[in-house]
Amino acid sequence: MMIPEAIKSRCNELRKEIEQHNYRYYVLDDPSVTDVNYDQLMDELIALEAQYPALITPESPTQRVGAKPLAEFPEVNHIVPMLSLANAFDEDEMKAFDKRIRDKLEVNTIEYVAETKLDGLAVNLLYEEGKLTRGATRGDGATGEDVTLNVRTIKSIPLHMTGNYPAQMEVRGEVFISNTGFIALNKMQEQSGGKLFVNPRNAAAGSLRQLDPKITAKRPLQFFAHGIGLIEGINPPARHADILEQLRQWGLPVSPETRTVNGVVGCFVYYHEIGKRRAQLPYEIDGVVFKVNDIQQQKILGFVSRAPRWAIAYKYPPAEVSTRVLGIEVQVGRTGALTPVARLEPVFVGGVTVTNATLHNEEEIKRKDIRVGDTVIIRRAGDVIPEVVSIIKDKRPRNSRIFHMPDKCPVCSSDIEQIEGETIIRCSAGLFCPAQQIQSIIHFASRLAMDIEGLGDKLVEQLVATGLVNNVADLYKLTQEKLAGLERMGDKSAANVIHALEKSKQTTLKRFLYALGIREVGEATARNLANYFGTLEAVMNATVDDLEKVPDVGPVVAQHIASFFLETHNRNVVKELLKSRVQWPAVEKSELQPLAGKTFVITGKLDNMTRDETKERLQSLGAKVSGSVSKKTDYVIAGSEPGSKIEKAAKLGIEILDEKAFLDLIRES
Ligand code: 9MJ
Repeated sequence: MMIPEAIKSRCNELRKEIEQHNYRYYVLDDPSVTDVNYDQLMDELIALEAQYPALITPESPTQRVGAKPLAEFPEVNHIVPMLSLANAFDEDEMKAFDKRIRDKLEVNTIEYVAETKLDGLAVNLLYEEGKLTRGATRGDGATGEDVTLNVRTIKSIPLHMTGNYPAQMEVRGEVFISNTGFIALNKMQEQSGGKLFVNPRNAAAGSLRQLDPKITAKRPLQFFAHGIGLIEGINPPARHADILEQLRQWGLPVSPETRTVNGVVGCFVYYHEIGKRRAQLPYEIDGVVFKVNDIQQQKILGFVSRAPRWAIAYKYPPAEVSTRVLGIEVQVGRTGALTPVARLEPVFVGGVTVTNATLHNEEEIKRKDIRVGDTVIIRRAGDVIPEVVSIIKDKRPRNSRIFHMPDKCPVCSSDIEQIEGETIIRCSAGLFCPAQQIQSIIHFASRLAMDIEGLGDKLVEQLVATGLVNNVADLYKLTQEKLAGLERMGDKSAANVIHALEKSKQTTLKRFLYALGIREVGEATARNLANYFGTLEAVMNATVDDLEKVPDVGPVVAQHIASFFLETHNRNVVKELLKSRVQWPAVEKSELQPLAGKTFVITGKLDNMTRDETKERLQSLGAKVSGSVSKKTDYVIAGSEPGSKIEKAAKLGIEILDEKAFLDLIRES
């Protein structure tokens, strides 16, 4: 169908106008039209696009929501890894941070950019030719989850940058929910019978990780940009403050609390100024962030592991309140670790009601002299389990009781063991201990493992208590009849659980490995194992030496993995799971570390990554990184001002990659 020019240009006009209003409303907080006017413009655009569907582009403001729900979030590799921040908790730590920098740079004073530290979720937005093409969570810094469809529903995130934008760039920032947005959301949840969120951070995380973008679109998510990753096709400004200003010019929201300050004294002034206003800010912050303003200086300072040496988060003290210890119980975890937990008189702190606090171990209880009946100060920082900071001795009752760890497992009465040099004590019964059985099954069913929906903690406890399930393989032998015979279990719920179990059988190797609950094998290690070995048989038959070749696997973890698969019980459980048709697609070639067996040498400076990041990235793809060029070298990556290595490489006929060729190679990999 021929589309009249006048219609095309009206469409463009409407889009520009609507995006401009979005910007004024969501970014500048300064609307220039009424809601009615805005709705009229939107309605007109929707009508035109309905009449001429060929006019629809992904960047049209009508297309923020639209896609169908996903089955799961695909993984994405960030082009430039995302950083984390080191923390400072007092003035001395801040002074030490500033001194390290001044010493290294041999200057008297440093100019910092001061930012508030939002307590939300770090995300990475990829813009290509100005268009928002991908949004991802931070994940482990190298790999995150692809939440593009959800990010697109956040109105303050432009679908298209304005002005003179670069060919390609990654924008880093924080997705969060304001305090008023949080209250409104919980009200909405209450009315619709949905689950209430404990705090704005959880609400933001839950909303961004919705598989159905239509739900995300209804959540009051906001975004502030605070940095960049990859940037191509334009020379970025030489100072961080100017990068933030440039991001504003491109239409991205940046916190209005950002300032430039001088020296550590300037940092302290900002910290106290924001501290005073913290309760009045419209969103929760857990600290402030200081970044060296001069990008050249940032490059000289570099990184330690994944945290830059040129930035720090200066945290505010977490919320503290007093309450009473009603009792001390001992919990047995998945790996048998015994942890004392204080049962507390319920108290409201940091936005949630707290009823227990971890006491870590007996030594800690002795050190703090915590007794049953004591009045204690507890602290809740972020999402972590609350802790007892100290006791108020004056309030100790006469009948207070000293606590001792039991010398038998409180659940199965088996002997306790303690590894030399470790404070942790464990139940020695392994999976014969019902507590460990229950925890290992809960872990197996959890979202990042087999993701068996509806198989909650209570049901697992019931299944183990009734003897229907002894190990994870028994789960797949459950039938609807057996389940429906349980107390408080209807036919419909039983059918749902059976359906969820069936569904969970289609999994991935990395989820399966993670689900087994091998000690010290978290999600990242499970992924590395899957990608390195490719098949379950290969992992099961690997020697400790083989296992140590996997990125991130040290001798201790390698030993845990090898021991796990040597145990007959574990081998049988795996066999039975496979017999129940738990299965996964072959690990894809692209995931199988594509650079395994290749050796790289890095020389000179890269614009987009530091040497440490480059090395880490290569290793994550399976490559080895060596310090010197030899016949064994496969590639030399040459940045600006390369050393003599490049001549040696040329002499040996080794392939030399410039930065662009290198980035292309890792992207293809
Ligand atoms: C937050 N959370 O507000 C950074 N952040 O910079 C700010 N986080 C950050 N900066 C480098 N303002 C890594 C993380």
